[in-house]
Amino acid sequence: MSSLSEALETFRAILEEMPATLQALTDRDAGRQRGPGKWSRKEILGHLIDSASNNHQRFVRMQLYEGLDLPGYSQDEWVATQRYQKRPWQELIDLWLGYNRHLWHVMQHVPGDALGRTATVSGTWVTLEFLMTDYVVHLEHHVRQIAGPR
Ligand code: NI
Repeated sequence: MSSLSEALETFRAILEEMPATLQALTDRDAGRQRGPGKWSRKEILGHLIDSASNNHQRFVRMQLYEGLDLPGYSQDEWVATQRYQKRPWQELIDLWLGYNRHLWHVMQHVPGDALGRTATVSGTWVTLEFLMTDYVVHLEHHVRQIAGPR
């Protein structure tokens, strides 16, 4: 995936296809442990909600200000702290889908001259265009895990 336009096309396809994939899993399937030290599908979707919420902040803040110093998030601690494993699968689907439909909308409306805005995230300089493209690369990686063999 090399460009933002390709990333947006991938994002659109994920939003179209994922609801059926997610709905096909029962609550029990989604909560099943996938191996030692691995997240269940509920926890993977929870991690994607954390990715959406953290990146939402970045996508909006970077349009408003140049040169911000933005925090990262420690993914395992976020997943464990929020007890995603205890939430009903359907509620996680609804939250993930609603959040990502909004992020899709936000990404569609970023003006071209804001794409080069820079900030540090966990101390590393990045552009808004890189972060939005990388968001979809990361999303696609985990979507494959969720859709993969049970
Ligand atoms: Ni991840």
